[in-house]
Order: sequence, then C-alpha cells, then structure tokens
Amino acid sequence: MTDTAPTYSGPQRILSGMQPTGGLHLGNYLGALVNWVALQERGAACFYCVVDLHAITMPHNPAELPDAVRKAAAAYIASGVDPEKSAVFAQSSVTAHAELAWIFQCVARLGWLERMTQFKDKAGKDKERASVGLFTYPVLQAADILVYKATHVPVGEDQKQHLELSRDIAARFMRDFDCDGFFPLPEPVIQGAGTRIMSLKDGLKKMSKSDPSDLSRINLSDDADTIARKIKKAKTDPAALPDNVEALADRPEAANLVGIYAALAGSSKEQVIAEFAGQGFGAFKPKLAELAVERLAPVANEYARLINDPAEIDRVLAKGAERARTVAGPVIAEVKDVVGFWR
Ligand code: AQP
Repeated sequence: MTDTAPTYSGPQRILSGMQPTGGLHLGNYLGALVNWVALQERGAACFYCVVDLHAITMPHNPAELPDAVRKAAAAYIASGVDPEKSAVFAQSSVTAHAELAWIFQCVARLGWLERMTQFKDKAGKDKERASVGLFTYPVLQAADILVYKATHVPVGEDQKQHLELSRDIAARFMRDFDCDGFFPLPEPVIQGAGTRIMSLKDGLKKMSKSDPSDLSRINLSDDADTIARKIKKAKTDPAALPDNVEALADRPEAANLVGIYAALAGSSKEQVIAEFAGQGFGAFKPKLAELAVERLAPVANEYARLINDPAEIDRVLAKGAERARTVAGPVIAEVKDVVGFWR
C-alpha cells in the first residue's frame, strides 16, 4: 500500500463521526470531541455525523436507533459542537456515503481489510458469523471522509489504522482512474493527552460504550456524584505516584488516571507527575474527581437540557443533512463520471 504525493489543492475540510451504539463517554470526549471543537473554532468547514450506517454492522434494536442518534447529536452539541458553525447530521440521511462506499469496495483490496485489527477485536473468535458490513466497515469510513473531500479527521488513537486505509483507498482510486489530485489524502488529527483513554476497571482495555460494566467508563451524561463515585472506585495499585512518566510504564491503571488528569487539565503527563509525585491515590483521586466534575458537569447539564427537546435536535439534524448534501452531492456526481456510470 503506497501513498502518492498529495497534489490536492482544495479547501480544508474536517469530517468525523461516532456510532450511536450507547452513551458517549470520556474516551470519546477527550480522544475526539475536544479536537472537533478546537478545529471548529479555527474556522474550518466541519462535518460531524452520527454514523448510524456503521451502527447496524452489529446487532441493534431498530426501535431504539433514532433516539440513539438524537442522544449522540445532543452529546456533540453539549460538548461544544455548534450546529451553526458545523454540520451535525445522521450519516444515513446523506445517501452519497453509501454510494461512494460501494465504489470504494471495488477499489479496496481484500488483503488490506484482512489486516484491520478492529475487525479482529470486534468479530472475536467467531468471525465467520460477523456481518460482511463489519468487515467492510473501514471502507464505509473512507467514503464518509472522502465524500466531503475532507482533509483532516480528528479521531482517537484506535482509528489510526482505518485512516491509513482511507489514504490508501484515495490513492488507489486516483491511480486506477488516472485522476491525480481528485481526492486529498486525509490526515488524522490525533492530539492531546487523551488519545487513548482506558477502562477505569482495567488499564489494558480501551474505555468503550459496549463494556458491560458502567463503572468502567465515565459517561457524558453522568452527574457530579456519579463521576466522583466512579473515580473513587477506579482500579489502582498501592504505590504512590512516581517522579517520572517512564515509571508508569508497567502501571497501566495509574498511567490511565494520570493521562485523564492531564487531558482534562489541558496539560501533559509530565506536568501532572511533577505536581503529584510521591502522593498516593487517596490524595490524587479526589483531585481528579474535582477536575472531572468541573469539566464534565456542564456537559452533562447541557446534555440533559437538550435531550428534553427532541424536536430541536431533529431540526439541527435536518439542517445539518441539508448542508452536508450540498457538498457530498457534487462529489458523488463527479465520482460517477470518473468511474464511467451512465447518467
Ligand atoms: N477510549 C477511547 N479513548 C480515546 N478515544 C476514543 N474513541 C473511542 N473510544 C476512545 C474515539 O471516539 C470516536 C468515536 O468512536 P466510535 O463511536 O465510532 O466507536 P468506537 O471507537 O468503537 O468507540 P467505543 O466506545 O469503543 O464504541 P463501541 O463500544 O460501540 O465499539 C473515535 O474517534 C474514536 O477514536
């Protein structure tokens, strides 16, 4: 898999999305949402979708999906995404995503997909029974990005491999159809101290919506008491915090809490260690809880207000979809010309 030299000279565009597969959590917030907001504030054209097409790659309840989309959109807005500045919409309401995904399925190679570690993790041992959609998930993700000719994609560390695949698909499309410069090679934006937040119960497992234990994560809907209780119950070890970051290498739970503190404070792990070296978790956890409540309680309050007004969220989603279609529509029309479809 090789990239061609980027020759794209179009405008900067930002695309990202999250699955409506459960309430959003601290990992989604620190790994992605804070960067979504930062990019929006820099004035870039931002497209933030709720990826419901991705959500049906695993068993789901159709009766619950529309509300799950509204809740995810509410969490975006409560976290600082401004629907006046950024297009907030449901992926399924812009059909160009699915159309481009099919064309990209004919460009991507089976061997590329077989290397995707997220499929291996999510399919588990019984991969023969996984849906074909789960296998081709990263191809749809490439379509999500490239249907807007997005140049930058703010995501957590776990999405790095999928972003590399998007670049490979874009490069291969341009080579196969002799249209150099048609797509940008999208850059991942993986930045800050929170690019990989781990479970509060197991420092080796990613914090995840689908973890059966609610104590493993801090949800963006959790109130102040719940946040403080979950931090108090977070798994740790008996040692005090060391005086250097390297000494956290074999202490995953301690490293995770230090990383969370750094990400919430907008500082680095080194700065947190400098402040708390020699202190035990009995002293550190209350400080972390205080900071987490200060940062997250306003998000939870705004989220609670928004989900009580589903009509307003529906208006935002409809307007966002309209804006998204005005960009995606011409791109998919051009793609159809490039591949030679009759129209
Ligand atoms: N633990 C995490 N740390 C940092 N970033 C994270 N992200 C997810 N978990 C963490 C980032 O959030 C964005 C949206 O992810 P997603 O909803 O598309 O799916 P996911 O990565 O599969 O998230 P979950 O919580 O683990 O969901 P389930 O349990 O449904 O699979 C992405 O940018 C991701 O990097």
